[in-house]
Amino acid sequence: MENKEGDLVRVDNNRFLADLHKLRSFGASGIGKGVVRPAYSQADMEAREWLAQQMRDAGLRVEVDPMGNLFGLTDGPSVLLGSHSDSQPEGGWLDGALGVIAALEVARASREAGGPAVSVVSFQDEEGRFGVTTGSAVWSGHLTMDQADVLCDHSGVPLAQARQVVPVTEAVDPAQFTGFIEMHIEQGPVLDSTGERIGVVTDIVGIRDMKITFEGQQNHAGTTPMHIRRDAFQAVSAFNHALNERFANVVTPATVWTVGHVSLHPNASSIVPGKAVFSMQWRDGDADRLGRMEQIIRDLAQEIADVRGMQVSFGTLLGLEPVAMDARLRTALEAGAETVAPDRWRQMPSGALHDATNVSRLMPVAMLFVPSINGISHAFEEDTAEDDLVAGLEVLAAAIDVLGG
Ligand code: HGY
Ligand code: MN
Ligand code: MN
Repeated sequence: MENKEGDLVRVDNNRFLADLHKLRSFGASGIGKGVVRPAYSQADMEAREWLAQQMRDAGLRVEVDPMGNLFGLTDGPSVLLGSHSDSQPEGGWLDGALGVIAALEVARASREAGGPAVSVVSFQDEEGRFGVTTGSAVWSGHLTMDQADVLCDHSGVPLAQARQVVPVTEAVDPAQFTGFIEMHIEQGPVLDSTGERIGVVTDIVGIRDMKITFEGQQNHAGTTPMHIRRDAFQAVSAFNHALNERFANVVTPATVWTVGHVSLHPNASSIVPGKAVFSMQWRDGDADRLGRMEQIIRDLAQEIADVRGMQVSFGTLLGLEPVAMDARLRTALEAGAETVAPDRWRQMPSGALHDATNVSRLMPVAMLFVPSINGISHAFEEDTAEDDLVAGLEVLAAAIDVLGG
């Protein structure tokens, strides 16, 4: 439906950039424009309080659900725009924040122009302090609140405890939304290396994530002969080395896997570690491949434990399936991209996970990307040229004009 009710949505680029910098001030840290704003931290909760006030000032009704997902709502049916405002333990200023502030600006500008009805969301714990895109996973029904509540962060704090700080108002009914569009930085090298300015996402890859624990025997690092040790770190090291070989006939160049967190007990120089807990995460666009990789991981970890006289155990397998973006919303973004950046945009898959995956269970979803300088993200160095940030905002606004309310 064309927007025939009002003027075109004219976004205010300066207001948008000022808000983006203001959001960064909550948890600003590290070199460059780094941010430390993990889910439910003081910086995260203060940022959400500030965001809620911006939503109210824009004439939106604020609701916060029990997970802490923050919504700025219009009355009646609307398009939902947004992303997340929590960060990785060491993150950049744009991952998630860009999509939330762009949503705020488009919603505000559309109200000023008498344009389409736009609501805004900042999902909670997208970065997976507790799970994988936890806030939208619960809102979409992919996880129940009870299932999510027992998930623990790497320090052993359960979600049920961490979310006590949420100023809950009430649950938000997804039926009021006609679709969801998430703007995001690419977080990879494609657009930066081609010199293109916009990516319109075709699909988002799937992910699997679980903790694995090896338990051996804690002992003295000076007196315990190598051949009788049951060293949990040696097991992790052997597992990681062998895994790359076992995967060789299964993976493609687009498949990725990561051991990103290792916790040794008791983590001391003169003690053979008796226990190692580590994160194992793997991603691919093909759900069958993800399943075959899981079997290899489980079999290999068991073999390593058996050979060394150790125990292995597997935590809850978390995951999201690969999803395709909605054709109608994509077409609107492509029309916007062609207007704002003629011949300098492309269709592309997303190798990062996004809240849009969960939201696709509820309504049509689409995403657009802007370039990441040097392809860096989940690091303090993450950045994007200002004119690319603005180009993305303009594409989003143009798509809303095309789609109507
Ligand atoms: O890890 C991801 O892909 C997302 O940034 N949480
Ligand atoms: Mn993100
Ligand atoms: Mn991220």
